[in-house]
Amino acid sequence: MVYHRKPTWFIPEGQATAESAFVNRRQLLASMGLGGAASALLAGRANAAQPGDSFTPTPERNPDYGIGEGRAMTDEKVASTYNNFYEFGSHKQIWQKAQALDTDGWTIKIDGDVEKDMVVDADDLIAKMPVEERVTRHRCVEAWSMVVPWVCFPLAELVKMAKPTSKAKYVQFETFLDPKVASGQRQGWYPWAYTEALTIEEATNSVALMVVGAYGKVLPKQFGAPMRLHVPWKYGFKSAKSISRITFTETRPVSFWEEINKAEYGFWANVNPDVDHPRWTQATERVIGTDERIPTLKFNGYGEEVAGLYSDALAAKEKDRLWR
Ligand SMILES: Nc1nc2c(c(=O)[nH]1)N[C@H]1C(S)=C(S)[C@@H](COP(=O)(O)O)O[C@H]1N2
Ligand SMILES: [Mo]
Repeated sequence: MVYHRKPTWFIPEGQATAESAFVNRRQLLASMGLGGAASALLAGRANAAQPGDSFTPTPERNPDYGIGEGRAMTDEKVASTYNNFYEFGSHKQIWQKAQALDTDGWTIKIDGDVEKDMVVDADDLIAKMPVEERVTRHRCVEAWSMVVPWVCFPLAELVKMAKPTSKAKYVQFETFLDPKVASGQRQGWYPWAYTEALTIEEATNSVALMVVGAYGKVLPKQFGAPMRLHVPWKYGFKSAKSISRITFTETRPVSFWEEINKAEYGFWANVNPDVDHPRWTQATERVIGTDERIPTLKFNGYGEEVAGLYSDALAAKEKDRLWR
């Protein structure tokens, strides 16, 4: 996603949130005199699996979700060295920089319209979830695509665990905020932290996933460790990485990219070959790691499962053919 102009909401560096306004776990522990290894031991995590380790127990591949004719798995090396993760830079070669992210003892806050706010430990959460492997198609709004075997669980299971109240209509996902580690977050003209949101119906559709691994491994950091979304029928920017907070809301949240440029990266963002991006065609996509350009499929090929979420009434109300 190339973004050249300073947006109208540009906030001068000095007025951006002071770094002291948010708590950094690692700094806290350091101030208590505990380094990384010591704090891991204290927290009983000496054997905690690290990003890139083999995922155990070996997740079983779910045979109910295919990838369609003529698609092949993207080479692991290709997929894990070509990433969008603006926290670490606005280009694709961020995989080494992303290794600075500390995922030990990661927690996720769940709040908003839920029965009870909670803070869950990522490892504990993953241990409770029905983890499986699913091979899916990923289509970026920039018109490149890949096929990845994700280690994941249905997002619906997490929504169930969170116990949203009847008021909740949307669920927002927020990425960590730590400009000390993530150089991209020192660029004050972006509305950090990265957020994305789905309707509750979208979040509980069987195709929506929470990803905790890839290629049989505990999720490598550049893919958004320890936990990231994957919404296969929507453009890739909806799939927020390294999630630290999940908030249920009554009104529709404004997402990171939507705030930057609503006309190009709107809320719905369903993959649609018939509606071009203002600056390029969405009819075809480049398959990374190959010389191929292939036709893009409506809902990225997941229409059978998700088209019912988008009624004519909703389309008329949104007036935007549900792509943005
Ligand atoms: N926090 C965060 N999440 C993010 C992004 C990002 O910059 N920051 N980029 C998005 C975009 S545009 C895409 S295409 C996918 C890329 O995921 P991948 O690097 O695992 O292929 O992550 C999405 N999630
Ligand atoms: Mo993307």
